[in-house]
Amino acid sequence: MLKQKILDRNIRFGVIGLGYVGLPLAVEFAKAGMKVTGFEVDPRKVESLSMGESYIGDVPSTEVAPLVKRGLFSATTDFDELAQMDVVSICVPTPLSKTRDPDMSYVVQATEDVRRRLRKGQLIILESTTYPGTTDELMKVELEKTGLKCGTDFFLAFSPERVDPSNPQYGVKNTPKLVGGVDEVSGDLAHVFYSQAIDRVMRLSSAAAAEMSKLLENTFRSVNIGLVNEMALMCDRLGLDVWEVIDGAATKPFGFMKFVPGPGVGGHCIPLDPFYLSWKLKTLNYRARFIELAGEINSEMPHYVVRLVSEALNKDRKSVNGSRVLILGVAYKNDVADMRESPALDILAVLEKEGAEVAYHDAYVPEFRHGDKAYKQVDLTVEELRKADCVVVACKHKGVDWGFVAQHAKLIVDSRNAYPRNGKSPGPARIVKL
Ligand code: SAJ
Repeated sequence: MLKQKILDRNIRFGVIGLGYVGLPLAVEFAKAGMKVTGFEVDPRKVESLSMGESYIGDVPSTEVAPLVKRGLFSATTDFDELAQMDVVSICVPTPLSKTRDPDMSYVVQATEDVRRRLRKGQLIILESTTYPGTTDELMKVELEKTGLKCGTDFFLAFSPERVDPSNPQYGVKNTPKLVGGVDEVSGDLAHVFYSQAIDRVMRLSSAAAAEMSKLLENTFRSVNIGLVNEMALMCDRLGLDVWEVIDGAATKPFGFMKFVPGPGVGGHCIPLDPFYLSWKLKTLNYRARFIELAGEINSEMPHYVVRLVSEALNKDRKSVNGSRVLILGVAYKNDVADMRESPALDILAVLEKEGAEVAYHDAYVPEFRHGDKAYKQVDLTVEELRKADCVVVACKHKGVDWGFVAQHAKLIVDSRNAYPRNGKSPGPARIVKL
């Protein structure tokens, strides 16, 4: 029944959470001709989408507007409409709490929202990155409290999101999708469903296997970033250029994958997701040492950058205290506007704590709030560069004229390889590289 409706694309698809994961997913399935309803708690997002306006960089409004006009995509804050949906994907945040434990509150709330409208024949899919066992232990148990049986009355699966913000090459349609069902029938249905709009769908044997695959993907990144960050710390002590060392290793055409050191690890995934895995294993009396060590090294990097600033100012017989530092790029990585867990925020906080006067320039982030303080970017002018005792490159955003910066700055601490290695500066500025 549901399978045929999916094959006929005669289904109502609901997406809970219209953020950088949910909106691209919703739009892709609407483009495939399905009637998609986005469920959002934020009325402003619903209002903007209803007017055909997107607030996610990777989803142009020119894509959203025609789908809204054709009635293929709509957004609502009325969660009762979930009862009309045949398939529902949950794309809500899975952050860490203050004590760095999983904060499952969004998943619990979404599961409750679904439970209250659950009916026979619905397929529910969790996309949020989470610890292995969430779909089976948390969601299935909750949803079966309705008296409906998973695998016969309703269906339940996990399919990890793999959105790489601002990636020009890979989007929802052409990024292979993993699916794993809580039972065989659920897995079959999720596999058929995603295959309607995604080029390649791989079926795993269970929801937990799919949850674990996703965590391997992100732990792999966190550990390898931690490794090259430690290489940077070791090269510093050996008087070697870590960028040259990595470029050298990267000439190996097999058995090596290039990662680069940086000011730290930001974003909503890499700094957080691996700790969902280590938390789960702790409940099973196992210590995930790689995850913890990578986390330690990666969170050390902002402090290391501040140490480079302090040592470089010291060479000019200046102290951090009382110096003016201009940070270029406060987003969490190059060419995104997202600030979440941005290491630049840690750099800024430590510099201010040590008495520096800190300004920033980031065309992607014209202003932001951090704690109870509001920050507004300064223009990247000759005057601003000259006023700064030190410029810190925390993002190598496209569109910044690095020659211009080196022409007018006195001192640059480059944590993003914006300048050629061996510190040859294209201008009078002295350059210190990570
Ligand atoms: N970073 C480094 N060195 C590197 C790579 C990254 O310092 O060699 C830093 C970045 O500057 C950033 C952080 O690590 O602060 C995370 O970068 P990222 O590109 O891994 O992370 P996200 O969160 O933008 O997206 C990642 C996806 N990225 C890629 O695959 C390139 C992917 O791992 C997931 O699809 C996504 O997280 C997710 O949602 O899990």
